[in-house]
Amino acid sequence: MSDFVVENRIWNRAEVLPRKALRALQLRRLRRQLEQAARVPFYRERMAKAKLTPQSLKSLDDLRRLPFTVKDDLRRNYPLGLCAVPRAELARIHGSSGTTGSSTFVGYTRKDLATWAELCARFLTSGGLRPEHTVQIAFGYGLFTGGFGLHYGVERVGAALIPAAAGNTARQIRLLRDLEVDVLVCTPSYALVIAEGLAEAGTGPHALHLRYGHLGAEPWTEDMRVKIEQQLGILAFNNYGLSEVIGPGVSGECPLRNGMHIQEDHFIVECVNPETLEPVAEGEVGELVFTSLTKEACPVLRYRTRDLASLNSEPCPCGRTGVRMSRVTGRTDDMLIIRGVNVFPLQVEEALLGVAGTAPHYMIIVDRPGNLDEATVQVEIQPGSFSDEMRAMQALRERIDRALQANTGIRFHVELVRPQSLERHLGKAVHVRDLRRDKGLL
Ligand code: DLL
Repeated sequence: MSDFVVENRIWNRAEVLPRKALRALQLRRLRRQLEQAARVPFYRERMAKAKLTPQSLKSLDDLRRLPFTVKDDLRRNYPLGLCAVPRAELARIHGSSGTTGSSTFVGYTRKDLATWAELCARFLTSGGLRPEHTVQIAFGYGLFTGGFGLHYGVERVGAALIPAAAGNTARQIRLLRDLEVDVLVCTPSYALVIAEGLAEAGTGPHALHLRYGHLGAEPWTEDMRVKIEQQLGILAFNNYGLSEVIGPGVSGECPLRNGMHIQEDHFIVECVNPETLEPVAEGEVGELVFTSLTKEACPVLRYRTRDLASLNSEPCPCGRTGVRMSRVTGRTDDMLIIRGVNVFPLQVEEALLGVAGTAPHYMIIVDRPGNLDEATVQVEIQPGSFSDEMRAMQALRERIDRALQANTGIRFHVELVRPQSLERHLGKAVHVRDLRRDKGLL
């Protein structure tokens, strides 16, 4: 039996370029990208300090002579100080989500928009999208890059598109059903909200025509994938990107769904230890750092994403030669330190999803009422698992307690809450409330 979950169709031969040719292409493109970046005073000064010019760049390793670029550099150059083209050449401006501080902008030329559509078309195709399909986009349309990014990718493939945008779950379900939609595009957490709405309406996936989901923009786990696939009757594919680098389209899964192929003909990736900033060994988790190779408006050199993942450069049976990144296991800035122990929200999610009877909706609340941190997890239980019997609920709470302790190393207060009682999110889900921060203790 084939290992492929969908027919392995390649959108662009660039995806299967032999590594040697790919490296040569990267070097040529990097020289051009440095020329473009040198139009920006910020990068020009850095290149001068490192005594690096596009002509003196001899190998890809030379890139490491340049310092990293961080989010604060973008903030300091607010709003468009890192733009390499005259204002008149901009065709679109998007914004980053601004979840961790003030938002920043990123500009695109016409050519950048065409590149972006191409990159999205590639991962959509590798995840089963065909021109004859109908796609519903339930991402926010706006400054967020999810809606428009995927929109033009779907158009590039030639499929029919329903720009539903996020929200109004009942209408999403009506559209999915009445228009016989094949492919759903949204965040994994919103896919679950739609699945829940479907169950509430008393129907299941059989009422829909859905085959595939292209989900991204937030961290999710394998268990969550299983839940989404069961509840919506689809194959769910993961895709990754960030607005500072281009938006969605930086990487996406192939039909083997064992890591996301980075589109290395357009981006150079590094994986570094976030403390020492030295490269980590292959397969080890580190912070991803990207350098763009073909951007006109806003080239980025060695941009630190704060996303933690590992890289795998083993050849993939699908033939794509781009190195694969693992799921993002967390962000350096969403790591919680609770009583001295490092905890990522995704570790909590993993533990919860492993316990039968819990729903994948939870909220972590951290506080420091006296000298010690206290952590609580509110977790919804599945409608069928709610019991008036104290003993049954106590046993469930203990199972969750043990799973959390095993996965995170710390004890949480576990609060079981009724189905549907936690807030639902249309875009990126919010899973943490850190009251220590609100109190100025961090
Ligand atoms: O979320 C771009 C995007 C849109 C990607 C739609 C995929 C689909 P930002 O709003 O700038 O851009 O947020 C970027 O979201 O640094 C990651 O922390 C997180 N993220 C994005 N995709 C994934 C994913 C878009 N597949 C930030 N898994 C990134 C885990 C993801 N985290």
